[in-house]
Amino acid sequence: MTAFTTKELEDALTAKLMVNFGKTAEEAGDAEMLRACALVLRDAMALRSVETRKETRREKKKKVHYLSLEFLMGRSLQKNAYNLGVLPQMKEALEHLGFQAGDIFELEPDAGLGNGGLGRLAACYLDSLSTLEIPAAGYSICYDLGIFKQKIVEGQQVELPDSWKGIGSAWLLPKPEEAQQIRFGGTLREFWDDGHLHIVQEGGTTVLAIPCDMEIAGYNTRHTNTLRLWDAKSPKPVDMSLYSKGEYFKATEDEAMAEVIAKVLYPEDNHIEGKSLRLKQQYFFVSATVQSIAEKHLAEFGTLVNFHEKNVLQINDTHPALVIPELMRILIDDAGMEWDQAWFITTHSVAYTNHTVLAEALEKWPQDLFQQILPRIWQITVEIARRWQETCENFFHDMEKVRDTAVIWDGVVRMANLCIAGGMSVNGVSALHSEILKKDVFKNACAMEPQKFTNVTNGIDHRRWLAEINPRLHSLVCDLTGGERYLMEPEALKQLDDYAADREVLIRLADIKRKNKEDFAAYAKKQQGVFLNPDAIFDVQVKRLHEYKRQLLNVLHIIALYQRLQDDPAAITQPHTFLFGAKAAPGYAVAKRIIHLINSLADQIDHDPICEDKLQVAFLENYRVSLAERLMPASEVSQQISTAGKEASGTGNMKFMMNGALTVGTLDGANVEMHDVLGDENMFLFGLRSDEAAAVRREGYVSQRLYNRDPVLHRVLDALKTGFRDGVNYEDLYQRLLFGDRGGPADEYLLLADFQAYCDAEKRMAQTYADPAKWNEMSLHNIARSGIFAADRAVRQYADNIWHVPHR
Ligand code: 26W
Repeated sequence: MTAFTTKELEDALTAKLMVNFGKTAEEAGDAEMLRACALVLRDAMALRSVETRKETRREKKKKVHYLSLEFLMGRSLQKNAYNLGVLPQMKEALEHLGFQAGDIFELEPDAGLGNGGLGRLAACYLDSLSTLEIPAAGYSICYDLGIFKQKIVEGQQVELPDSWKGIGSAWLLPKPEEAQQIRFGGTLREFWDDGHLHIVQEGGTTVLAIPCDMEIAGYNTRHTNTLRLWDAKSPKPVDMSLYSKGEYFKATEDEAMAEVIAKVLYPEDNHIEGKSLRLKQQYFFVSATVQSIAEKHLAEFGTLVNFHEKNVLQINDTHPALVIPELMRILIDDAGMEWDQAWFITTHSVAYTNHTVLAEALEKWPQDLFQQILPRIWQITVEIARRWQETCENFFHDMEKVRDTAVIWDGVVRMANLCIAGGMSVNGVSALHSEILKKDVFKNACAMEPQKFTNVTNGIDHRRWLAEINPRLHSLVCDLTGGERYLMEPEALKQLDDYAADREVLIRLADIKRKNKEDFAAYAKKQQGVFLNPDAIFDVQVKRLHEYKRQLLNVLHIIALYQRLQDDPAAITQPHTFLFGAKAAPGYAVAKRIIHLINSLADQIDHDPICEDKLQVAFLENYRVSLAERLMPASEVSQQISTAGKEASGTGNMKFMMNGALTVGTLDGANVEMHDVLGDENMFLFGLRSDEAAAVRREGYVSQRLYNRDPVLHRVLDALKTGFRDGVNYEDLYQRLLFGDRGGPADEYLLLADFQAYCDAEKRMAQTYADPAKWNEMSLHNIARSGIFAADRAVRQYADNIWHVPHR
């Protein structure tokens, strides 16, 4: 199975350096060597990918197409070497050639083509799709700039552009001969020809979509899939007549217009901004994708009539929802089908995953914008909406429900309803979330077609998030569960439960955590100059900054602890370090204020001698995949404290659990299923349940009452008003919690309602930590029972229940 011996790798790397840079290994620097490594592995994967496609064609297999505006891939070198089974050889070859493997890996930029959970999920699923030998491809945009780099300057977030492509592009294989043309704007001309109405789009602009392929090797297989990233280019060459007249900017105008489409990833997470560029991005990548799939299908089968039997398009949230009208367009305008046949094929090809219930994240496009940018797609969408509404009217005979399920209403196109109408399946991403979709968010649509609605609980790539990033724990697992078996059968982790009373195993586990903490502390010192005390509890909350995720609740508790310490310097016996990592969307002012607050508090505590060796807060700059990879193995407490009912699933929670951290959390998202397997005794649950949270809101929640009733809470909130030693005050956040602002409700996410329960949970946690035997036993149970959260399990469920494709 090994792709290379050490010697073969050395030769291949030397040859690559020579051909690409005209340098020998002695002359080359780290960056050139990194590129050479990527190119050598890319060649090997490209070969396997060709074989995989050949076999798929030969056996006429059904293919899965995973469309997502985000793939948060992170780094690839170590991962690809690992999956190709050449990681030890690669390290050896590098050392032989005079390089430090660790330095080379560390030099690789993250491919940050995503915001958070939804994008990372897509990346984890690509790994499982290949490993499970499912013929599949991912599709997205080849953004020039991924998610911004975060710097903290005077406590505040500053965004810097992330140009990852310098070295990162070594993984990409451009295929200009497979370019597609994408049409925007213009007008429609209709005419009859041999008994058919033809519609052509005239005028407007055309943008070229150029595929740049990134190969995705599976583990323990030669099966290799492709992530196809579309780059945007103008089809028109630079206008030389303008150029020679000295009008340089005008001459390159078309080019600039086209290229802006693939320029930058939208950094909003769970909040939409109805910007025309975003709609163009969506149609650009959807149209290129559907055209290329249809083209290949036609070449293979000579017809599109059986398209749905050989293809399934899984769409990651509503962002690629335009596949529905776009596939209709191709079937009707290009293949000449009648509406009903086209609709049958479309509604048997597309499946939709929902990832959020937040109202502000549900995509809605103004009709005018839609119509102007996509005239033909608009026409088709109107017809889909008309027919769907007729079906709804006949089913409900109730105007309120017809309004609720409509695709177009009040001049607005609602993408979720389009996906429900045009998809064969709608799934949520945890048991609780899928129930909320059925009973609440999509209840009317669900009454009409209950068979469409289902659940697939999220999963993570356990080979990356355990084996690769936590080698010490990996060896322990191997020793106790029969070697590397768990890599292909994550459920084998369960065997660890048998060692819960084994003192030696528990000590080894504690030792691993300790070493990982020391490693992380050394890294933090080097990168950010912060000193982390490895004797302290590492209590971690890392995720996008959003009010519903309640980083602010975490902060309120820390302030309470700090104030207790003021009164009684002996109040804390166990040193406690709180770690935060979070990017805020650049336009999300409140989220940015919370980042500032965390840094103000960190600074205050840092300068107060009372806190020394007792209490610490650190904000980790620029949280991203590669930082998570270092942090997860070193974490002891995982903060998963969203307002119940709001976090669709969470996947960070799973990464922590798999690395032996204990969860302090609410019964939200996949925490519920973690609790199902762990029980009360192996996690620290607290707070309102999702139905209770809904009831509290219904019955008229008044946060001020809690403030007036609870002296601890009162004092904590007053500290926000005063601020800390840096002189910044947080009266705005105080106002928001107690009175609301800009017409919004006070304390929308019920922080005050859960405050006391949260403090109690943290107290239980700290008490348990004081009993290492108990703690390590719980930690072991967490690892043992994390197998169900492997992406392999999730992808098999998609394959069996939604895609109907075979797998390993
Ligand atoms: C249009 C702006 C926008 C961008 C991204 C709206 C919504 C999104 C995503 C749906 C937000 C997201 O990443 N959701 C997360 O998806 C994860 C994977 O399913 C879940 O684990 C998280 O709970 C959910 O917040």
